[in-house]
Amino acid sequence: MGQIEKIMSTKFEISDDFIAEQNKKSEEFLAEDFDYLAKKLKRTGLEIEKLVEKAQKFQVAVPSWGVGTGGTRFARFPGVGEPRGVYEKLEDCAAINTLVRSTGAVSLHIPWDKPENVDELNSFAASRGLKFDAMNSNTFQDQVGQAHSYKFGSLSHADKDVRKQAIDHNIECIELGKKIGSQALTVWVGDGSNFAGQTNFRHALENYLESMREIYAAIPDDWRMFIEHKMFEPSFYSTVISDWGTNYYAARELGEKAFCLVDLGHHAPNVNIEQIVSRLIQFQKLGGFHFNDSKYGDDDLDTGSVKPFQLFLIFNELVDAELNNLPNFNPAYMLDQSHNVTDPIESLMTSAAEVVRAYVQAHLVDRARLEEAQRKGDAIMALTTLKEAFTTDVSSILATARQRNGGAIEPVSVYRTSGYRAEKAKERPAQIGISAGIV
Ligand code: RM4
Ligand code: MN
Ligand code: MN
Repeated sequence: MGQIEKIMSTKFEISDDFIAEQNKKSEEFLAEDFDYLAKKLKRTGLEIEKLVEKAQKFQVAVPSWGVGTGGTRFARFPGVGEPRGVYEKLEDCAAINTLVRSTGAVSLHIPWDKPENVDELNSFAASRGLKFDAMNSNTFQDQVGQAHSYKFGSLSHADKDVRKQAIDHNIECIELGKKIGSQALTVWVGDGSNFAGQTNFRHALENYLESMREIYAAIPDDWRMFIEHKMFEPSFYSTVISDWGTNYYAARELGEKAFCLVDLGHHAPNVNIEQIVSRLIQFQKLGGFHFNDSKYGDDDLDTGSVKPFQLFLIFNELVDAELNNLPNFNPAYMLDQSHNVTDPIESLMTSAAEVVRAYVQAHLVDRARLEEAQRKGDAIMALTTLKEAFTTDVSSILATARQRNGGAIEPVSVYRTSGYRAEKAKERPAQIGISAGIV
């Protein structure tokens, strides 16, 4: 047992027994709701147990940076008991998974989460039942002591030395990822411009691709490379990987291990994201998701909090692909949110549940009837078919799945009763200047 492991093992954790005890409070009502839903679904030929199984198997990764309180361009209002480093972040991720049992993997952001001792990090995560999901590189910020600045770009920078530094950083992320069992690298760059004429669009994309080819060459054969497009921010006039079309082009240019990642907040307003998802599935280049929700831009609000119907429609496409066994369809699911006014643990648990909800609801769609409506041009029946699935309350399926996996029927309420945050406030005295979330 390493030093950190020893210290952390004395820390407060939510135990399985505590959860089981708390579950007793809600078991009776859950059984009532579940039986009713089972009967209702049976009328349309759906077997509830199969849906519970689906929900039990569904996994969505959590971002290490999501367990800290985020901020805006104006301020950050830290919460109490915030994680102060990678181990405390993992501790919070473990608490989340203990309660919901559908978030068994954590995505690290480097250098924010760079460990001093990799073996210690591995054993710490393993002892808490956590695995590592995709590695995230960071060339959108300058790090202390770094030779070149990313102020005017990174992988697409006009200067080769800057590009080289950004390439090396991504390769370093892959090397670390190999040691911790990750199997993917997610690349998002803030590269772009704020003024007309500031960059040469074509050269910037050429430079980006040249850099990405070098990174791609370091991707192991059993890994995938995810490219995240984003239309705006921090560059507001143009970005290099601005949309799914450019992303698709880049992924195709790079090769079969490169895929497109869809972050729900990275599109032009009102864009039809479910259609983008369908296109990427059809072109066999859908790599995965960063789930969050948005009212205006990359708001990073909680998944399903603003447009739950959109989330459902995205899953409608995903489940259609799953049921049809479409080739190269194996999306990686991850949350990517920033929590400014909530307890991040509560937000992440709620969001994870919303993702599973959309997945289960999409399985309720009567696909034969939908197809018939589409054939006949019966738009009302097509929409009604989708709406029937979307308006069915599957909460009792989600709760039963959690309970059968050892988690909480009511995660937020059990979390609050456990006093976890107050315990962490004692264990983790506030530090000036920590940036546990996205600032
Ligand atoms: C970006 C993008 C990336 C995330 C950073 C923190 O907007 O969504 O996925 O790594 O934020
Ligand atoms: Mn993202
Ligand atoms: Mn984002």
